[in-house]
Amino acid sequence: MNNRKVIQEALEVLPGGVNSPVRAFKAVGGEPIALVKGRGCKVWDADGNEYIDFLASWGPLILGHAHPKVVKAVSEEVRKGLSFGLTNPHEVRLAHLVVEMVPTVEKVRFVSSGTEATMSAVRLARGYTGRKLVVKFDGCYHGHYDSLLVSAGSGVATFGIPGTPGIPEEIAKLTLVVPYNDEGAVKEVFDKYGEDIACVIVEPVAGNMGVVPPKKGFLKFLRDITREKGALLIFDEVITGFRLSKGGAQELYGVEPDITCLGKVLGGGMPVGAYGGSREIMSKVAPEGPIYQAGTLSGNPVAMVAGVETLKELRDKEPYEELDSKMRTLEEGVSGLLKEKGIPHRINRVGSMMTVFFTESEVVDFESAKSSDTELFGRFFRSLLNNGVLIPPSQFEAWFVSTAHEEEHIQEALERIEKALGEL
Ligand code: KE4
Repeated sequence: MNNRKVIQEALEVLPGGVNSPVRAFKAVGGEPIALVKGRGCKVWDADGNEYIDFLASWGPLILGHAHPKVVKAVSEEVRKGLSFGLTNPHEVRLAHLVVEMVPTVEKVRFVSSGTEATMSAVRLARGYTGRKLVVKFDGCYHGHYDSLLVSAGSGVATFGIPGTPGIPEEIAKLTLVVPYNDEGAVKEVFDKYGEDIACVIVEPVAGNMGVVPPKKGFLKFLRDITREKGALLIFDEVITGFRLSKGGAQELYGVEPDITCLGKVLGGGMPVGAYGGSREIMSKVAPEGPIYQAGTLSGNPVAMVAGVETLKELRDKEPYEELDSKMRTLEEGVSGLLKEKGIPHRINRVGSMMTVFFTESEVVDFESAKSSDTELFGRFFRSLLNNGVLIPPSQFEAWFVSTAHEEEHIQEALERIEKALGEL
């Protein structure tokens, strides 16, 4: 088996040869690779090439690949069976960890992906408020749920348009899309439609237009206006949850949402998503309340133990200063190398997530992110890949470090990046 053979066979039976579009490398060009092994901060492809990994499977692997405690727990659990379809003690253990680490979550429901988490959270907000409209931000991605796969319409406070074929405009029109960090636009939609808005859903630190932090006071502004107008505030912490601090972005910025969506780190690499909030709000979720949501593999015991070991490690070790300092070393190193080459760039970093944008303008929303030179990014990505450094194959994603990246790995990565830039 080698990369080319795996990809060729994949193209026979998988649309685009992948199970998620970004893996096809269309945004960066060149041949995609297949990964077959990971350990600590490194991964190996089907040709046997080794990479220092800053993709981290799009965020989950905050402890690095195949962490011994996670592997041990999963190996033991899987021998007892893989799934039962009735409640299992491990679901309760993980739920207690979530409730302990994210205090605004008094009750939580596990699902199998971040998409299921945000989809269910929006349904809950609509059911709880009896209202229909959803406000989201241009450039924020919340999974592939119809109501959230909606692009900004023309003009600022207008209804959304389908983000992809297959979404009826009647559905897209129930979503209002406004620019990230734009308080005026949010105020305008609430002035126009306030009584009909069920919720605002936001990535408290955006990761899907590349990393874009909230402007000072922006999250507090969202908290105040939603409370004033009777809409629920949903923080999509699928990336930031347990990543930016034990309690995620809401702890870091001190703003309390009504509903929190979680995923990625929560499952430690296994398929887990979750949504949660106050007892009062979550009491509306079936079977306690009338708002339906379900899932065959929700709370799957093997996935639950991976999450339990991951969150226990984060709760007990709180490695956030270490993660922050490692990412800062990488940020400063990469910026220094790009400056030496005279390549204009901006780096946005929050804790252990960052993005290198090839643009001279400050990146504060999707419009400014799109001013980046994505063709140059593609060449940068491929050159790094050829020199043993794996970053996300898209300009509009986040790089991640893990507790398995030691200082020597960061230095080694910077040496490989320097060599790659020499070939650019
Ligand atoms: P999943 O359904 O992919 O587990 O989660 C959807 C989701 C929800 N919310 C946020 C903030 C997310 O970032 C995501 C998924 N992230 C993308 C890339 N950032 C996953 C990669 C992919 O689609 O293959």
